[in-house]
Amino acid sequence: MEAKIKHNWTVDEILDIYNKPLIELIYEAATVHRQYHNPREVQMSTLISVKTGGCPEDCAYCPQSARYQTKIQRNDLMSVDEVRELAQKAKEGGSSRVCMGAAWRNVRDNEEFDNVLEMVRTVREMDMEVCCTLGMLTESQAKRLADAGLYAYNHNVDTSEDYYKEIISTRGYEDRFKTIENTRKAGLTVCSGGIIGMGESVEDRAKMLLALAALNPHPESVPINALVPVEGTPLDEQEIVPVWDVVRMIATARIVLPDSTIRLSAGRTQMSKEGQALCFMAGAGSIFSGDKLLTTPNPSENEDAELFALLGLQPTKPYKKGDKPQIKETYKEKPLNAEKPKWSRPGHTIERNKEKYAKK
Ligand code: SAM
Ligand code: DTB
Ligand code: SF4
Repeated sequence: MEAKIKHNWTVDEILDIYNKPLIELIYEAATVHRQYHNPREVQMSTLISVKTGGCPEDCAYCPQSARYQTKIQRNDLMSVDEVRELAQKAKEGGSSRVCMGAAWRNVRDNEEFDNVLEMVRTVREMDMEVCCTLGMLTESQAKRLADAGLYAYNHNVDTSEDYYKEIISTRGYEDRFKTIENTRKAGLTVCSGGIIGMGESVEDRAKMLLALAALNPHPESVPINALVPVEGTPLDEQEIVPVWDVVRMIATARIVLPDSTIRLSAGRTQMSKEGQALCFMAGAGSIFSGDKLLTTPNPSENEDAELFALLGLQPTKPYKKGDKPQIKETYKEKPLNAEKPKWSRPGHTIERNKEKYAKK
């Protein structure tokens, strides 16, 4: 029977899937995967951190927050030439998508954004899919990105609404959805998922999938990140999440969101080849490629090439699932009366962080 696209899952239904005997769960997910996707293809996407560190937000997992003392190298915005060079290397290594990340709370209509738009155009002209993850975004900013040739926008909901409050106090859960809505209005594809291993419950994981499944259409791409605990962040003492949980989460996402590409994202250096193979079996159809994510390590291109050969996988070609966006010169026009977004700032105290930093 064909798996249905459904937007009204209940938490209990999702928990029932997540808690199935593992072998059954993987088999069911693999079956759904074959109904909507080619199981031999895995998309490779390369991350480029175009602006690194110094972020004003307090996301407890993130080494780029200016509030925590981490050992990352901060960097101002890269030049378009640097991006072109890195994108060329990514293309030669088999990547069909480049995702440019900036450690910003939200996009501003300034010169830096103009430069990012040029980066988007440059990579699009290299015939790769272009994704950006720049924080919160207004509709007019999303439209300019689309006109410059952007294909996808990444904006993660990260966890359940309840647990979000334990992780971030500087922005609200609802603003994540507002940005996703703005992305959709501009005709961009949506990449949205989250992180496991932050101390959340299985119910939080199910609620996160429920929130993603309520979006209509479902996000085209759903990254499942395993927390990479980074020294200096509030979550630096978290245990590495068991690979079995990653497999369960990917399989459950696969069944709940049958036509989305599930992305096995951060945390692969913490996993064996066998563990990753189970994730592909359970329906992961995409990875981040290249020896660095944004600031933390990732398996090398050689290791991934070996893994692909071993498992009989091949990289997906660009624009397999959608049309190549047309570049419209209007992206150069700054909006005259741009909407002034009212992003929220809850500002509550996160007890875990208070206790942790009080000890020092
Ligand atoms: N500043 C933008 C934002 O937060 O929307 C974009 C960049 S942000 C680093 C992109 C995503 O990376 C986050 O939403 C989070 O899901 C993921 N991420 C960040 N640090 C991580 C970590 N230590 N382990 C796993 N995933 C992480
Ligand atoms: C996503 O969900 N994971 C990627 C991408 N989208 C931007 C980022 C992972 C970052 C891991 C921590 C780091 O390297 O800084
Ligand atoms: Fe900033 Fe994004 Fe990191 Fe949060 S996840 S601190 S918004 S870079």
